[in-house]
Amino acid sequence: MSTAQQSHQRTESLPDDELRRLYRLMALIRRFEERAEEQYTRDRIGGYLHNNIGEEATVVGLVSALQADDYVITSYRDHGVALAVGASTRAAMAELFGKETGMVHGRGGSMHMLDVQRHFLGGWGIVGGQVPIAAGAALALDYKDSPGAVMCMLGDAAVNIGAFHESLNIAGVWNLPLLTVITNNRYGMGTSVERGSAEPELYKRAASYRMPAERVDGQDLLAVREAAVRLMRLARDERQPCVLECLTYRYTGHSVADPGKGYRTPEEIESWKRRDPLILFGQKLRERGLLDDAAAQAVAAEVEQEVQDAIDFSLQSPDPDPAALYQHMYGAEGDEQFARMAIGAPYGERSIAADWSATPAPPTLPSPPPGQGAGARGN
Ligand SMILES: Cc1ncc(C[n+]2csc(CCOP(=O)(O)OP(=O)(O)O)c2C)c(N)n1
Ligand SMILES: [Mg+2]
Repeated sequence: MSTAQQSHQRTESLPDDELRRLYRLMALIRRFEERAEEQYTRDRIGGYLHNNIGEEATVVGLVSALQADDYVITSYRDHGVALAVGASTRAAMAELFGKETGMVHGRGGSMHMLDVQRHFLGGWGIVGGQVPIAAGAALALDYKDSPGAVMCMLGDAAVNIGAFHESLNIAGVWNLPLLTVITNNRYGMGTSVERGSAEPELYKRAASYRMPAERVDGQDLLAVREAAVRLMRLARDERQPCVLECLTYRYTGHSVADPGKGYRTPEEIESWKRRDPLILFGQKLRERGLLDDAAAQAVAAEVEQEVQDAIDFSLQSPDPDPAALYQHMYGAEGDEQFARMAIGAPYGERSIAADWSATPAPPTLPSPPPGQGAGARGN
């Protein structure tokens, strides 16, 4: 059977409405990210911002494979996952703006979106930091005999972090219900996979842990979904941890701080844009009679309005109260934890700036020998 036929068959197995929903979701993520970058340059968003532009088919295809009892966790490049699990566009945008109405009340920002109710265990800022957490969540599911599995997404560079190996090893030894997905967008900041990885076919790392592994075209939503459905079933039902590598590309720089042009050619970027996930999936829907120019324009107008509404909502939303800065930061025990750190408490500050006048003056140090004073230390 040809690849085209296989792909057609996959399309047929999903209801028309679901196919349209997935297309709209990719369009929403694309527009959300474009407008978020624009809002960042208008100084309405602080910290960093990493977008999913170019990676929509991977993100949406993966999340579409999750079942009600499953969990998902990812890196700081997390806006697409938040929208794909069903968080409201308003709550996601307001989080970027650091507003109280954000999905984590403005405490997380771009890199730390989170929606536990929707089983999204968050975006994580330390490269590879989410992998041991994912293994822990998978262990918890197994320990409690719960149905479901954990899908852990990470970047191509994150596979070279020690925690990746430790986590996959323990997942292999303990048969944890974990699917590790490598979103291979070819670069870790400005370092290509070929420069950074001794084995650039990253899915092959799984052989070290005797796990089944596959590499899939990350620009093809249905191919991603089909592989993820199959491997999640293995993880969920057979307690067989697996690895999936999705080959994709980020069109823009690593983050808003990176123009993304110094380490790759315009030709390379253009060649990937010719395989734009929205165009590829749109073509499939057109072949099935589910999309035409008018419908595509209607979707574009709809998501434009939805994102604009989210921006307006965020602008009008209140900032968090500075006095409540530590609320929600330490889970259910938050107030107690904060009290322990308060001034005068066992683990708290002994004094604050205003009290410094009462602090005894530090002892006078002897003068250093000539040439070894503060200016000579060269720090
Ligand atoms: C432990 C650690 N080292 C370095 C960094 C800085 N850093 C942030 S993102 C990044 C590149 C990661 O690339 P990759 O895993 O391919 O993910 P991508 O950004 O491409 O999605 C680096 C080195 C970090 N956040 N954490
Ligand atoms: Mg990368």
